[in-house]
Amino acid sequence: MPSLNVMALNDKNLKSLPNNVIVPKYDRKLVKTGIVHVGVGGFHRSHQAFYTDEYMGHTGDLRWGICGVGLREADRKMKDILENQDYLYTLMVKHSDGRIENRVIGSLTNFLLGCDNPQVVIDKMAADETKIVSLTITEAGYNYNPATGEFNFDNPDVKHDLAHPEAPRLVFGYLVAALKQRKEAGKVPFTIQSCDNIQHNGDVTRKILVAYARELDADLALWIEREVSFPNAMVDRITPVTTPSDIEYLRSEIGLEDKWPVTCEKFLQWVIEDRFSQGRPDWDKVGAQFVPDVTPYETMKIRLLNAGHTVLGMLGSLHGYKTIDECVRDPVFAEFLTKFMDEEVTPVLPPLEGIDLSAYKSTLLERFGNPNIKDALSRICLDSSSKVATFLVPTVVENLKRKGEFRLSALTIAAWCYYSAMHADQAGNALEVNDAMADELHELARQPSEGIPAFLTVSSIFGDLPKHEGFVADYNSFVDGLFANVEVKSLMQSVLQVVQ
Ligand code: CS2
Repeated sequence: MPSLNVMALNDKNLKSLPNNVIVPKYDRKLVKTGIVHVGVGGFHRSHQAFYTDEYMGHTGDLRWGICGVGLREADRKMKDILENQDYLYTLMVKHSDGRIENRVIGSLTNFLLGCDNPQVVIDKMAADETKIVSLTITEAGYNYNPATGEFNFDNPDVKHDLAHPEAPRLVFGYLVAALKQRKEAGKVPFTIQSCDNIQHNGDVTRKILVAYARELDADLALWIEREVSFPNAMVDRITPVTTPSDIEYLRSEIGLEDKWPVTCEKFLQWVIEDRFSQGRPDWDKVGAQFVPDVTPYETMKIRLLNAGHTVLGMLGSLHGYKTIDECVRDPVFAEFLTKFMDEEVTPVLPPLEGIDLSAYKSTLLERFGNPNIKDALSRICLDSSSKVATFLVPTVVENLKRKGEFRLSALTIAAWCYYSAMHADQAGNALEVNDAMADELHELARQPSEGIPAFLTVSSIFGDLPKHEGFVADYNSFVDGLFANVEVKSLMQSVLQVVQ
């Protein structure tokens, strides 16, 4: 068999790529940069950058190219790879029937690295042509206490940034410096658009940014509060971590050399509040929805999909599973997830007019079961201290208020305690731990679980949960069971028997 001619991904080669690779339908040389995006990971590249690529191809409106921004040294690899590929990358959409659709995305126009030169990034955000600064900085990146909503001023990087506003390390310093430039030049501000899984992500961003700015300049803080738009949004597309075999597949099966493609599911959703002070792409022309109030959509998504992931992530990890699809193929896990959604989450969701919740939940089971997605539990369990606080605890709190069911969540949190204490599954195999609070949680999780369990006293995560005797009693008995090596799956089965 003749060997496949392998082509490097770059502008020059775009026209000669194999026919089965979809390429941008617009002239990239004509694209202007209207968006600066901080946090160019897999999710941004499978979601906002995809929508924008589709939008530019569909409408020919080329004002909305995206300048990617990374702030830390850890982002250099992405910058170098994208730079080498003229900011092109392949999106590998993995259908559940095994089909893979390969599409080159052209909406990124540049990539700047803040740690190399903060002023260049600040100037780019402050530039007239920048209409939107969008963020995918992960839930943990917001540096706030999810239980109180307060910004964490104790973070050493925040202290650094307040002392050196011209050379910040964190995104808040960049945004405030750029907004200050705009204000001083008598210009209107850009819109700040959060794309993270946080309830009311725009409102949260406004609150913490204003609190931060107030420490530097009270007038500026007031101006930000009054003038800057922070639309809330719900974002959704499952985007697993790219593996070496994805890169190899493109090379050997397609003949395309891409050093960092992105894989994702077919499904995608973006529901956005239409509050953009300086215009925006009509992303609704390519499937996004603009609505006056995003609350019901975001609550539904975060508490069902993201929390569902956390439930499977914790319990599945202890059991020794590695991926989400492996979990949902196990009938006990599938039933546990379904009961969690039906008995704990659904009763405390706000009214969801016009949304078929049962259909949404069955779609979730299908999406989780996509055998080609192989979404690693290690990805799901990363940064759990932020995720549990944002995805799961609000549901428990509501149920405690209304005397609702909470035992499935309690077992999930008990599994997280075991995970944090042992950094291993129940068979003793090491588990990856990647969390800013890992050391603290490790210490607390190892303390005996009599009375008020130490693990639950982390108030930024659990708020008042330790005050609820019923919750604590169930939680303690699950923790005892797990540490006595009762298999997590049999604890799940016993919960399923009592929860009707
Ligand atoms: C996941 C999300 O990080 C997580 O724990 O639940 O990344 C999830 O895959 C996305 O929000 C899907 O839209």
